[in-house]
Amino acid sequence: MKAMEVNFDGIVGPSHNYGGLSYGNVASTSHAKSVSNPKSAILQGLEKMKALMDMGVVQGFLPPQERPNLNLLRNLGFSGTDAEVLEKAFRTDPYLLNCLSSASSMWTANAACVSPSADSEDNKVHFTPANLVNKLHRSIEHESTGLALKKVFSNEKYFSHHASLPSHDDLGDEGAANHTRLCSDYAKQGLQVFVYGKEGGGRGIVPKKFPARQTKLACEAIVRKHQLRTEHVVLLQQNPDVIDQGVFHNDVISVGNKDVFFYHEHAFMNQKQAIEAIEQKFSGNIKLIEVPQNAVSVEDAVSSYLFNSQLVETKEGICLIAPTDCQENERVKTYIDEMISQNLGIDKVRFFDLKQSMRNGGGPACLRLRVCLNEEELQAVNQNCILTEKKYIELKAWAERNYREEMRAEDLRDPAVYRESCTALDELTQIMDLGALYDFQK
Ligand code: SUG
Repeated sequence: MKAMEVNFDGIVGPSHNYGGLSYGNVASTSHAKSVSNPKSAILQGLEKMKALMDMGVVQGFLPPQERPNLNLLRNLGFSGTDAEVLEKAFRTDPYLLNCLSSASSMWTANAACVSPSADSEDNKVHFTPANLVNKLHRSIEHESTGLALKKVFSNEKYFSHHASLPSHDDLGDEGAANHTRLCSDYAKQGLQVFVYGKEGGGRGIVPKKFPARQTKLACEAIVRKHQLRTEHVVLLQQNPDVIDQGVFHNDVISVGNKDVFFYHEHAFMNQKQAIEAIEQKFSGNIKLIEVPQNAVSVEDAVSSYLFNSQLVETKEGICLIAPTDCQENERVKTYIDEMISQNLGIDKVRFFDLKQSMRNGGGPACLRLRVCLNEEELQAVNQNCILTEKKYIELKAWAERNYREEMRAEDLRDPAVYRESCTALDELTQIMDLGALYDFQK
């Protein structure tokens, strides 16, 4: 049966703002406290989704989470009416209110790790929501993520949902952002490449400055839970020096799809052996595109997000879905043009303005969770979460109606922001046919 890669983009939540919450993610910290535009953020995301749909890629979408998270604020001891809880949290510690208000669930590459049925012993599609323990604002996502995934992929005949790994730094798991699947045909056994930043348990080599968010212990646990065949799995360590230069997830320094692997010269520890391991275990001919430091430096890779592009299969070949920031960086743009003209495996490039998300360190690849599905499995997905021309028009009108054009950190204390958000999310659950998903709906 035919299979394909479906991209499930995260719908940007109404509270999208710049909290400066992600130490080690230079875009996030350098834009701290600047004014965001939630409406423009969601529209930029929708434009990318629509363009991919028009290119023939099956495009899905996942709902945002309820923010500010009033239940968690109450759990932290703030009491009273909703307005009082928000005000007390803001006056006590704006950082806490910021963490509990972040729209970070939009970066669905971090929502979960997903394995297709072709790779699992039990022939099911496996999902494990990422615990995201490294950052407070992200560590509160996994429960709601699990609920949403179960609503979108509800058929137990095809889909197997696992609990997140225990929330401890030794088992730090950032989901699909540190994972790539290579294959010759989506329907056949693929090679799963897991990348970790440190081993866990205080062992091995670690970065000196910024945190390594993903551990080897976590990768190994996912391999077991998803019943992957170890002969088709490669575990690699990310180069700790690039983590210290702002490569906080592996998808900031490499991306792969089908038989194409696109990565920076300094992406991995012991890079030569790392790439040999991939070549040896991949069945078929792999197209390796290694980008040299003298063409695109790690600094340029981090600022342009070249490797945070998506690689998608279209009728006209493999297309690189890159942020416009790559077009604006002369060295990166020159490299892309040359690379495409050399026919190395990537046939085309399309640029998208995702600046609202980029300012928080979220490029095209961060915004999507890849789920490889065969035709039968795709039919079993909640069809209201798959983009069509009609859904796109509906979502756009919904966003235009409900989203603000400006958001500052201090706006998050305003109960009107929370109320507007609940109205928007309530309407969205109807558009997506998700039933009661949020706490305020229960
Ligand atoms: O976890 N930024 C996210 C960006 C996630 C990018 N995802 C991938 N590379 N797959 C993060 O650091 C910033 C939020 C703020 O500062 O307001 C933030 O969470």
